[in-house]
Amino acid sequence: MLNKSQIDAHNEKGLAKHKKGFDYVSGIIPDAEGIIKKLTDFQVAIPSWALGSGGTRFGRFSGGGEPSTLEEKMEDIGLLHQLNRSSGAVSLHIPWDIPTDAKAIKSLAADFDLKFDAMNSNTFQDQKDQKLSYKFGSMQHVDKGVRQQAVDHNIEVIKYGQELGSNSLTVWLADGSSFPGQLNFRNAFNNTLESLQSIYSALPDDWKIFVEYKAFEPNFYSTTVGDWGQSLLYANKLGEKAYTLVDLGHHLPNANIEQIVSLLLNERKLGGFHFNDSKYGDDDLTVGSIKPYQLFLIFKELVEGMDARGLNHATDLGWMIDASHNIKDPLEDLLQSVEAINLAYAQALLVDSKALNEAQLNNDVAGAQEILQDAYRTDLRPVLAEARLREGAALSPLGLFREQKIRQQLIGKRGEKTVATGL
Ligand SMILES: [Mn+2]
Repeated sequence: MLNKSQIDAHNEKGLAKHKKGFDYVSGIIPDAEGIIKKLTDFQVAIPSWALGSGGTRFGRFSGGGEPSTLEEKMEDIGLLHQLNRSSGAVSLHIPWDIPTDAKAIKSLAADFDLKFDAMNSNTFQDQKDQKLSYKFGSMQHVDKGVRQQAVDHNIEVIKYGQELGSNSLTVWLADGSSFPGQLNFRNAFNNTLESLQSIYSALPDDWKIFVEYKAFEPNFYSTTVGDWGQSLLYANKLGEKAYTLVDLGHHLPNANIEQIVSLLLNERKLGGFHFNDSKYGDDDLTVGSIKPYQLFLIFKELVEGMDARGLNHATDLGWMIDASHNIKDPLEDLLQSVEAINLAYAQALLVDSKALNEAQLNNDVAGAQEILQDAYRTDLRPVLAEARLREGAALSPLGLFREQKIRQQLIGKRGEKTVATGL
């Protein structure tokens, strides 16, 4: 962990330059203070599986100093939160990160000022000592015993979450088929619905369940929760505690994700969000690294849709990064991702929605584009830095991470050859 004087020294060094930038931008935008307030409240959850190096099916290149226990993962997230004061939540995956001593984990979270975001279940791989296999699906399975095993696992995940103070469950299913004729689409859908209903009936009153969809992979012919339409069908049939979860990487190429987001909010059925970026499919790259303009357009719809429904930006939806860090330092990658999310959010807050509405009513197409791009092209990075400065975080989180040689410190403490649990 960093101490306050290290952060202060870093900020002192960059203060003069920061002040120039902030004075300039706060002088040309209408409400810098309003954006700072919203940025301060907005927290992005870090998943417990993102602290180590990810991999592809071709290989995994461990970076060293990876956290090997849940406690060490919490330490890493605590460090991120210290650097940016924007990653104040953790999203746990069961069974990769079972909190065997919930009380101790809770108090550790309190030390780092972290909350527990959505719990994630796993019926996409077989665990040691597991009775039945998920090779041919879990909740869709033709065998009732397999379906029940998947339901029981999810109920167990809810119980872990209750002990920690979480209040939502994310269900992502790998269920589907890889070849035509392998399964009956309607039976697979109905089995999955019945399984989800069993979980839903075990859901505490103040909990939400998020049904995450994905277009393809690991199955390549059909996916049983394959798109937002299928997810919305499940969510509507389940009831008011059920919502669709959008993962940016889970669409077919060129899908208009901003429109999907807008309509789901209109239906009051958008519950959670997984951030990442991609060029082709579920590439799980750093948020904002490939298509930052699309990220801004999505945030513009999120802000407008949440405002139209009277939702609290910070607390009414679950915000999480879901990415895989294959060649970058996972902590550096996460710092970049949080920064990209906050920047897109701030840009969306800057959009002159009144002027845009007028342009739309007048079919002023060029005018509408100008309004959006004016917000997108205003450099709000000094506003983000100012929000961090006021919260006692670093002017440059990545800069301080490197100045303090934190990865080298972690390698010194944990060793070169550590491997975090996960895929
Ligand atoms: Mn996801």
